[in-house]
Amino acid sequence: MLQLYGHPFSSYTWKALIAFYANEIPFEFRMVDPDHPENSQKVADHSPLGKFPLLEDGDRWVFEATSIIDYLALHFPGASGLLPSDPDAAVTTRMIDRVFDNYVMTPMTDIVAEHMRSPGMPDPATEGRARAVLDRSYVWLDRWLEGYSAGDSVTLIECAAAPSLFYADWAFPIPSSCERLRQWRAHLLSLAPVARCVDDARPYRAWFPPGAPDRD
Ligand SMILES: N[C@@H](CCC(=O)N[C@@H](CS)C(=O)NCC(=O)O)C(=O)O
Repeated sequence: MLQLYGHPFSSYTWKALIAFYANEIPFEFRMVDPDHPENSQKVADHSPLGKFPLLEDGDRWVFEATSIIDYLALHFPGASGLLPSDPDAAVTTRMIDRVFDNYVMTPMTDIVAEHMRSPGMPDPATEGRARAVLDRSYVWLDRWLEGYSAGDSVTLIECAAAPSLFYADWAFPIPSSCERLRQWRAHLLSLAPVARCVDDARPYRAWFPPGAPDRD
């Protein structure tokens, strides 16, 4: 049985979980929290910086959410083609995955980290830099969506987009000028594998350092 180490409130854990749920792949969830030090130890031992999600498959360990999804697509294919079978189309899918990790998830995490460092008094310059990246990413993504046929299928793109846009919009709301992106975020949250992650994370919302809005 596959073991997935992570936490239900963790954005990168969602990214992997969405792929599991979309293809109904059986697995055991290993909670990484202070109540389960044995799981934290596995993560410390098998992930370079002790980050999660981490996948255990027998004697094989896979870290990095994108790589976990690659692994699932290869070894546990299901109804949702997580990656296009055409290698050239797969390059584009992986490229957009990088956009969400690097230019949405990272600045969102920077805002969260700043609020953890200085609760209630984040450094405006640090927060401003992260917001500027998000601002630019939102505009780019809104334009990119013009050519993206977003449907109900779940690929690596949806796995990356749903958690990053979910939390980024909490940290720095997507402006009304990016209506296409706002609508796509709402659509992503309505997909069953994503809705399951949103629901499982509800008990932890008070943990969101900048403060979770009363929505979603
Ligand atoms: N590049 C990694 C990032 C993973 C990551 O940042 N995970 C966070 C949780 S969302 C984490 O492990 N935080 C705990 C820590 O850094 O100690 C991936 O794609 O999986």
